[in-house]
Amino acid sequence: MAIKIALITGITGQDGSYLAEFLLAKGYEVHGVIRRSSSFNTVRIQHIIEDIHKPDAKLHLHYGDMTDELGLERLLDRTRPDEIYNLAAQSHVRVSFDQPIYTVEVVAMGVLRLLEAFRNVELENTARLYQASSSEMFGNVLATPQSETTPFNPMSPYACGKVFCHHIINNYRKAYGIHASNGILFNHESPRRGETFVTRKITRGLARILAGLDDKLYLGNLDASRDWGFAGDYVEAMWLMLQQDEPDDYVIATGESYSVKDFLAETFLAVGLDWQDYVEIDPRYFRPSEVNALIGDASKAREKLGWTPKTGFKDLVHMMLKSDLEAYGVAEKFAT
Ligand code: NDP
Ligand code: GDR
Repeated sequence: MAIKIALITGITGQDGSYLAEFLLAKGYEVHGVIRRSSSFNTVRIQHIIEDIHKPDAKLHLHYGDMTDELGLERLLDRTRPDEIYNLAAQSHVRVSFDQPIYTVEVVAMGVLRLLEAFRNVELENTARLYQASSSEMFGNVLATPQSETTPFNPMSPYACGKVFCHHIINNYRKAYGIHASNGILFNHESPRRGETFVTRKITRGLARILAGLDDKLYLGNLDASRDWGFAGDYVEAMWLMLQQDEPDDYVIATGESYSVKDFLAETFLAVGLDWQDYVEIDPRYFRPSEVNALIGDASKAREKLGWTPKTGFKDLVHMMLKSDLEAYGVAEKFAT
């Protein structure tokens, strides 16, 4: 049987790293798009990077950028992938208010560039595309829980960009018959989560306090609530979407929602501390317009893909905290 070829944009990010591991374990040849940077940006995939001089190397990295259409086209032409996973994004919602034009350029126009490159090298009959859509598109929600039919009400430049992506994927599916699917993923976290997203900021912040490096943890809106799952579980859903005969849109979520305060309480409880003694509010972390509460209904994914999340909230918190405690040399502080 021919070896399947996958191309991942955003392979150096949280999801890209888990997806690359997942596809390599399934026997895929994996091509990843990385950005040139002045220092190493491959820390999350370092453990799977192979010597490219080995004839049987299965992971190949290529320089590329979502702002560089010709580069994307050349990459698609050279690699001729069976499956393309578009995970690249300026993915930080708060930062998208500081850099709205850049964010939309990468997030929204990036997808359109990829779709046009896809058509230009005539992959319509051979390749399938996964687009990383987001629960942020629901914004200040008009219905609860949110499913594939809930209207979008985006509250940030990032979310507006993702709404464009969602619609243009649907448009190219209808107009050109491209097998392109939108995974509307709710927040998913892991020990590899970027350090400035709130969950990782909390687990890492507590580890730094216990290691004597910081006294306080400064956060923004503690009343926001999110449907938090484990990234390792969610990459399987991405793959399952591309194994279906027909492309479609799917919500991927746990169906449970917790506030930032709940996340703080669970994290600090695990080391026998009260978060209220350590956390202070810094208004710089507030957003000009906030998404207050999200909770997903993933019943379509359960029925059609056979996908369910495996990791619960408490296990996720403990997994992330243990990893950060180990990194800061204070693993013995974990109390439960
Ligand atoms: P990360 O921020 O961890 O990773 C983003 C990736 O995109 C990195 O590899 C980054 O490269 C790359 N990237 C950024 N800008 C560009 C660019 N201009 N050209 C090429 N690559 C670029 O995000 P996640 O892994 O958490 O998320 C993956 C995708 O899923 C994103 O599209 C995100 O918006 C979306 N999403 C995420 C959710 C979550 O909860 N994690 C939920 C719903 C959707 P570098 O490492 O060099 O910065
Ligand atoms: P989100 O994740 O915006 O949901 O986007 P983030 O962890 O940044 O914020 C979640 C909630 O926590 C509140 N919050 C803080 N957030 C950050 N980053 N830093 C703080 O100090 C802080 N204090 C409180 C926020 O206001 C917010 O309500 C993530 C990203 O991965 C997106 O790319 C993805 O599309 C969505 O999840 C689904």
